[in-house]
Amino acid sequence: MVYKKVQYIIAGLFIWSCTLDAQADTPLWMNPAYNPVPAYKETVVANNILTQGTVTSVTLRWQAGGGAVSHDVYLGTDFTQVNDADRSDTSGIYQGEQAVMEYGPIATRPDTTYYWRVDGINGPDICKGDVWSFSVPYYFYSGEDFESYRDPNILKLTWNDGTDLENSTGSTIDLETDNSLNTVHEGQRSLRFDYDNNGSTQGAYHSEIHGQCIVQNWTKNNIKALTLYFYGHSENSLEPMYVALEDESGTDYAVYYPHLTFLSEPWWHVWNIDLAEFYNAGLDMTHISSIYLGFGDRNNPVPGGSGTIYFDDIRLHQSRCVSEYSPDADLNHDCIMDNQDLAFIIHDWLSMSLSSGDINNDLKVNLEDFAELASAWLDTALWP
Ligand SMILES: [Ca+2]
Ligand SMILES: [Ca+2]
Ligand SMILES: [Ca+2]
Repeated sequence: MVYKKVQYIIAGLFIWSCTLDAQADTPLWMNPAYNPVPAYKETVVANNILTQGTVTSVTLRWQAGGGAVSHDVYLGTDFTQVNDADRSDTSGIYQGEQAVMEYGPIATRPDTTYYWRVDGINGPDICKGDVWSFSVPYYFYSGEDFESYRDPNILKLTWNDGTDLENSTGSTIDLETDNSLNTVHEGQRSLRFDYDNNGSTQGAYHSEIHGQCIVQNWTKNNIKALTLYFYGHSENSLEPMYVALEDESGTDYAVYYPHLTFLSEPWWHVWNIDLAEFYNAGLDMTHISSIYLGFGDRNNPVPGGSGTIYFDDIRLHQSRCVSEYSPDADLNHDCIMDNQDLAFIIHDWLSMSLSSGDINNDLKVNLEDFAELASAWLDTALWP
């Protein structure tokens, strides 16, 4: 059988290249599959705990190029292997011939980039596709990224504030879509939260908003931490900021943010909360029904001030490397104690000043630091 390389130049913009059987009756041309879902290099967020159901898998979809009747799918976590594999593959990368233009759902792992390739098939002809990729981040649930709300009225169907009859606190929320001051963390939207604890709104001395959770089991998939991002304002009154959870039986608990002065800083801060704090307070983490964000002393409200905070990207994470919690011996903050950390000690050996190789903070880099690293050698330290 004679094959030849055929290249098509369409509108001078695209070069499509396929290996075709020159002897076949039809077709003499085929175009590669296109329009992948997930999109090329997309970060797949599994689901949203407040507005969507649970999804922890991904279905691959595409559109057929001209001339393709069916498709071969290749999938793996290594670009070269996926690019090089063919129908003779027995390593598990070749997923077989698909009659429809989708494959899946496939179970995904967190913190992983997947590569996939779709070849057009028509009889003996194969039109090799590009290698696409998508990534699954180290969080399972986008608890809330505020991207699904078209306007503030829809936002208030999920999050209720002090303008709601059932919420008698000093909160007012809005959807922030103007990112000229960087008040959107990721995407196109964040939550603007105005708090007023001086009693002028409904006589309230605290301000909170309430969201109902659809995903209630916060122990699934080894979830360990809740993370959110906030952005302050220089004129904010420094009222205590909290996240509270409530379980189905009505038990609730609030965790307060430890660095109050950050509320007056007009840039994004991350707040990592170990879910053990709620578990230890007696909450049933398998039946979480509500999440609250608030300002003031939730249980003993006292008159206070007002301010504006933006929130974005509330997420549920598994254990992962969080550099601010990594051990002293982890000098490069990648959560493993190895040669890279040793290199800091060697570089600064016997230096007497402030230097990065000084693990025990005694302003000397010597055997004591080396011993500390050696005792933790090859330990990994994910948080929490
Ligand atoms: Ca957002
Ligand atoms: Ca390290
Ligand atoms: Ca030292």
